[in-house]
Amino acid sequence: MFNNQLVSFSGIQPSGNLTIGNYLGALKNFASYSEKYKCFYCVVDEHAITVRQNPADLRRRTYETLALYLAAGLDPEKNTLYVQSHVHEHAELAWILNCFTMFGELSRMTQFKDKSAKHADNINAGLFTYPVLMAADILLYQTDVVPVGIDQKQHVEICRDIAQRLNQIYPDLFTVPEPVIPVHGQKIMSLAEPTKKMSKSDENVNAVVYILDDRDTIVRKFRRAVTDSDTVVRYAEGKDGINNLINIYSSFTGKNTEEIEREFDGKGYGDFKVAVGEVCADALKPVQDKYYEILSDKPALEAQMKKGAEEASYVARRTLSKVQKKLGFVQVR
Ligand code: AQP
Repeated sequence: MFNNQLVSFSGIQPSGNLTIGNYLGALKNFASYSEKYKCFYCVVDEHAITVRQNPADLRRRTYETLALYLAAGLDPEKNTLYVQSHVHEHAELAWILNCFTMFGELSRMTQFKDKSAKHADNINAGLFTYPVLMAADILLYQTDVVPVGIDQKQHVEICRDIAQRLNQIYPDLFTVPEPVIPVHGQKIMSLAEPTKKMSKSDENVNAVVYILDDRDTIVRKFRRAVTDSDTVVRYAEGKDGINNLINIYSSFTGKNTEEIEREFDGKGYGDFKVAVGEVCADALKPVQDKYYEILSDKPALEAQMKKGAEEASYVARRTLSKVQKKLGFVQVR
């Protein structure tokens, strides 16, 4: 709660070009919260450096991610939009929470296991304590709901455990947040390996549809999507590729599986793949148009970053100061 209003918080890492997984699992849903909630949406650049980043790319993608937030319909008058590293309280609270988080529980995080396997030459402490920084992001704003894709559910759960642990020692310190996972689009899979999540850092660009891909590229990528030897469009166990395409079509059109199966009754995979590509391209076109317009005005984006950081800092400072006081840190003014 903030000023008697429920709070929504979420973030996206500027660790690559954003995908339709990021869009359908998270970004597309953010705007719907602003009527009912006080919303904080952050570009989490500090999370991104848990994997090596090229500084110029990180800088550019930070602007681009913020521009995509705006292009996806987030009104900066109704939502606090900012960059994580501009609000130093995130890192400060993370340190405190580190001291209340157990090695064993962090060792169980699947993202840590996946990313350590993928980056075996750089299994750094930040990668291990990533969920603690994410807990700090969320708890700083006394967040009630966290809209995320299902891959982040485990991280919201550890955040709840940390909040409850601290609340037991220091009553009423934090609001305990709930993850909100979309029914459709909660886990968009790779087009090349449909048992694997679609990820912005995937090296195979044909496995991933980026929000900013042009129409021809989108249709081509869907046309080449890995499916199976069947020809009937139907959702069934083991048909990971086609299930993923049905899920994507459903997320963009709002149609359920039965409606989709009926719509493509008697048509083959080829027609269906093109149709998925076209609804995806149609849905992304207005976002892309707005994005290029927003990105062309860098000073306006920087002014937005500054305004967002000021708004976020005001709330973050209050929570951090409350935590420091309860823990016994001396506060002099
Ligand atoms: N494939 C996906 N399907 C549905 N939701 C997804 N999200 C990510 N991929 C999918 C959701 O997007 C939000 C932002 O994710 P993130 O940038 O914080 O990190 P991530 O989950 O690690 O995303 P990526 O694309 O896989 O990034 P990299 O490749 O850098 O690790 C989250 O809400 C996430 O659930």
